[in-house]
Amino acid sequence: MPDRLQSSTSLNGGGADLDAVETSEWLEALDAVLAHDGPDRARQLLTRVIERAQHSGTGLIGSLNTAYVNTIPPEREPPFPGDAALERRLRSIVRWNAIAMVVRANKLSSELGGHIASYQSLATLYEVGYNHFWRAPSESHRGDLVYFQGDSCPGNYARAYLEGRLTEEQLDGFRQEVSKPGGLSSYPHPWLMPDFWQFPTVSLGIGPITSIYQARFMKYLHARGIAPTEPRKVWAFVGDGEMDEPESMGSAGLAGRERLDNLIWVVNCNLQRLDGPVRGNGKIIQELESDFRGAGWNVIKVIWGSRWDPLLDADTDGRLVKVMEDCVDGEYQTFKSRDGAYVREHFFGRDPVLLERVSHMSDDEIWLLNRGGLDQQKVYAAYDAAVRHTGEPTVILAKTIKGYGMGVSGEGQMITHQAKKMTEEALLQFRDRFELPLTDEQVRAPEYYKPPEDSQEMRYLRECREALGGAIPMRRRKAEPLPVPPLEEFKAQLEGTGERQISTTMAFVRVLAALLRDKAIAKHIVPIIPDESRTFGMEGMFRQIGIYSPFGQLYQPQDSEQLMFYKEDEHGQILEEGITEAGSISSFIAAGTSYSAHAVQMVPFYIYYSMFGYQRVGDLVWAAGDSRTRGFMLGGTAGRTTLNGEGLQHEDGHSHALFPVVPNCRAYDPAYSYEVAVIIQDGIRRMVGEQEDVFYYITLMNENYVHPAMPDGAQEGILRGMYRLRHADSPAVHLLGSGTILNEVVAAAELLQSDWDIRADVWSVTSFTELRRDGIEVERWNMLHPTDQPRRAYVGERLSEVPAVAATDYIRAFADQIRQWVPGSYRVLGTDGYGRSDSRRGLRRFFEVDRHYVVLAALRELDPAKAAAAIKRYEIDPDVPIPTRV
Ligand SMILES: Cc1ncc(C[n+]2csc(CCOP(=O)(O)OP(=O)(O)O)c2C)c(N)n1
Ligand SMILES: [Mg+2]
Repeated sequence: MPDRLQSSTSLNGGGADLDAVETSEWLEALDAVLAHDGPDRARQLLTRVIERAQHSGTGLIGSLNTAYVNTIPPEREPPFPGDAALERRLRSIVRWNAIAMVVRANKLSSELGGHIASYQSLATLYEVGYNHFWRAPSESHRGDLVYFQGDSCPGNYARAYLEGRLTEEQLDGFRQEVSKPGGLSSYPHPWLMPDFWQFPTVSLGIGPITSIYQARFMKYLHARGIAPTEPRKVWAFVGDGEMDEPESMGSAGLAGRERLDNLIWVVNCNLQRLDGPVRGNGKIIQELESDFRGAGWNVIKVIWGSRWDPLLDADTDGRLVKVMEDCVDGEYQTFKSRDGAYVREHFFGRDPVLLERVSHMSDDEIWLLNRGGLDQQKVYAAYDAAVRHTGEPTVILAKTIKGYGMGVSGEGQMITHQAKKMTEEALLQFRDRFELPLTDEQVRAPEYYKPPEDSQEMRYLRECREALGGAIPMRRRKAEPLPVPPLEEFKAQLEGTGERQISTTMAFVRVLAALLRDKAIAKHIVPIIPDESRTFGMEGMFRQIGIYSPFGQLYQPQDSEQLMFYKEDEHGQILEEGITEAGSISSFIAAGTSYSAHAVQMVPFYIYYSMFGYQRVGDLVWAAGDSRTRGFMLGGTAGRTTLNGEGLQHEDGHSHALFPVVPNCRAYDPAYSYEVAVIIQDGIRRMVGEQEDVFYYITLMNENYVHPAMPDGAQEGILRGMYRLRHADSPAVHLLGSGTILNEVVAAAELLQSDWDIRADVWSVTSFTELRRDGIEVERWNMLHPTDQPRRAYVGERLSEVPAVAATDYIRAFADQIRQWVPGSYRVLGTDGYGRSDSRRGLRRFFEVDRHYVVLAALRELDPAKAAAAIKRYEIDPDVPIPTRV
């Protein structure tokens, strides 16, 4: 067994005892301190002793692990404040309805799916929270935020049904959102159930990391005086298998470092994931305990239920705890799939003394020895300690049983995760075990069960929630809109740069600076940067608005003499995330959903190295969409040839081919300063003014060039996706360009005129993606209204039937998106292939998107003889291998 999975007792100080008398004297001294001065004093003394020893070179003493028992001993548990029997009855009813919902859906069609086992392991952990801890937003409290485990949502629906929030018809619409109005989404999806679910969690790892940054963002809002977020808590339910996702533990250090004591994680240690045990050969709880403790978390283990208390109390020789530590999770799983006799033989039977100690217990009594995460008393004690804990985030490691109550249909079985059905026998046994007042027929149906509204159970359920402020989960759709800055606010960007050469990144920084000067909106702006501010020329903002740090600045920064020094500040506005794109986008989601979770509209600008965006954290981008995040993602140093020196792993020529898949993302590839300003201004209008649930992806480049003034009337086209930049009378060809390649396209139009006497007009395409969306909508409308006057796509409306050529800094698929709406022939140039380092000129020639290739593409459409002449004239090698092959 690997060392770290072994018990704490065997980790250090092993080997034979050299002097038993001396050992017992030390232990007696410790007992005396414990008896007279208590555990705190004992810890203090031992710490001093260990410090002294380590100073003399003993090496590491002790471990981050404690014994495999509950962190809170029975004598320190607060009494359970609820009606224990009534809560058990209610919990049993919720359990039943969750099962009935999945079983009924799958009777209809096994296509529909759903999960039973996850919720059955979680029911106690949820119900104690619902009845005693989780506050809904009310006059007196702004509400806790709970990240529910995705696969357990049948349990949330079943409870909402008892609370009268969902009807039986809606439960019967589980996973039938298309065919049944009001049908319930398969998992927590704010996009699909915008008044109910707040956080999408089912892509494993997304819930954990976004919950950390949510808690952090709440501290930020509070520190900046924007919204009071104390004493609200963020609760996140995480699967023990889910903990293997890098996103789950990846930001645990941030939570510890920033002392996020508003964060509580409950890891449901049911010991199983989908295929089998999480740590068959070890113990997940012990492994997580040391990981979390090392990351600065308060760890509460809830392993054993109350029925173990007398046995543990009698375990003065530590034999029971030793067996508990020696057994691995694979065995614990097997125990719970068998019966009391098996547990007697294979657990207690490991030590003859223990076997004797339980000889007075029947097999049934042994079977009833319960696990901590399924014992409301133990769970209550852990939650109570967690909400009181200050200075650290808390993780509760709760041991449960996957498929609890499913009996032969899945309890503790390898196959349980995907079980969507239960046999009639198992359902009847479930009814008996949980004492549900259902006839055999009702069980077989299976029928939902709801006690009469005036029953004790229902009154209790309502009273508990009323005391906590109302129902959860509940999602707010809107916040108070903020005043939208008029376009004139960005006048400097609209006017052109004259002789000056700047990049679109610089143009963006100026737009941001203008927003930070706008009193109405400035404090709502949240710049988010993963260690790349200097790359984007944003370091001036460090001093101006400060970098958020809960501790202010405990050191004199090296550059303190300079005007723009590195300033960390308790009230800082910038979220400087360090090198974590996953963390940064989690902050983006927290800030961009603040209108919902905190009733205050924030406007995040998350700027990053474009290559490390979608392709790095695509699933979190998807979650941002599902979460209805509002804000701007800015892919800096974008394009395959604008970032010339960095080569293959840095040059992004495809993020614009990835973003169109996110339905509520508006993606733009602007070339000029005024385009950046128009797009951002309109984005703020839509998201902040109109409260539309869209977010923006805007690429920015670092190539410097002159930016013209905005042509009259260009605004509509910029937003819809294209506008005419250069007019030509009766053009022979349309040239389309986007991003910095637009400059090559403009040069190509000049070459066509000067070298070949051909007139071309030039179109700046700000968004092939928006143009495609428009085309698809129009085409669909025309299909569905065959006898009406057909509508025209924007592309078709703007272009005539002469040939068109498009060039971009992205793969051809990006510009190809609009092919079917281009009225004439259409030729596309793009940068398919791996990036390389060279000069921009060299790269553009290599990828065949430079001005000469644009000219060649146009001539090829117009006159093959001229095209052949152009190949010679521009020294193009027709036999050079295609860049995707070399
Ligand atoms: C990123 C991702 N990978 C895989 C899955 C598929 N999946 C859903 S649940 C599950 C097992 C979850 O086990 P655990 O986290 O222990 O949760 P439990 O159901 O046991 O509480 C898997 C593999 C997913 N939803 N998301
Ligand atoms: Mg699990």
